Amino acid sequence: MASLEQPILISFKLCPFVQRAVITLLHKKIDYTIEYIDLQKKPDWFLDISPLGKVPLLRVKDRVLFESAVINEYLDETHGAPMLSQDPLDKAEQRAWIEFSSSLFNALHQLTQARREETYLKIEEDLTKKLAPLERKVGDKGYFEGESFSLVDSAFAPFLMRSQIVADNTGIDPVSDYKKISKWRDNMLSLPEVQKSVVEDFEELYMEGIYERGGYLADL
Ligand SMILES: N[C@@H](CCC(=O)N[C@@H](CS)C(=O)NCC(=O)O)C(=O)O
Repeated sequence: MASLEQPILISFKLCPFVQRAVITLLHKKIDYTIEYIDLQKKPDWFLDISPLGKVPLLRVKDRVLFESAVINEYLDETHGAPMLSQDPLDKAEQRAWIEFSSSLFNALHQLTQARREETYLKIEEDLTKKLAPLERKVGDKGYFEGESFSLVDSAFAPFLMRSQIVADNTGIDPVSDYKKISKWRDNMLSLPEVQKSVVEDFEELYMEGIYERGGYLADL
């Protein structure tokens, strides 16, 4: 039975921001309960407690946390070894890259939505350009930096997973130009906390969404 102290994560199966929190919960081996909602039909109780009407939410005791980066920092600060640097400048830089990772979710989503070839090619080019500074920054040991898993890894892993699924199903790999990002992705996707951070039929659900949107990518 779930303990009263156990955090409850309010989730949507395809949400990359929720996935970040799940990865951190699994990495830190924190017991939690997950509750899925349908974002097309947001329940009233959810709207009552979610200031932005978005997932993830983390219910902790009688409090509600929102924003995935904030949830992850709370989980990090309250459980186990720190996953962000203790040095203020290093930590600020890590937070900046976490913010950058959020923009990749949107860029990949746009790529899957573009209908006309011309629009698609422009978005693909922009995404490739956007990844260049990341390639320069990322380490070559399979982690964002150093040899251990940080909150930055946790934040990027949902993008890396989705890019691999797109590559496997369409032959279009948004990170193929970048060796270090590709190595980082291989390592991230081999980790249990990343593999178990989504529902079992995630790949089908994710690709179904792409095919339903009927964009240029879906026809390749
Ligand atoms: N900045 C937020 C973004 C969360 C977000 O955009 N969640 C999406 C699902 S992936 C959502 O709940 N959308 C519902 C809506 O906008 O109505 C975070 O990091 O938690």
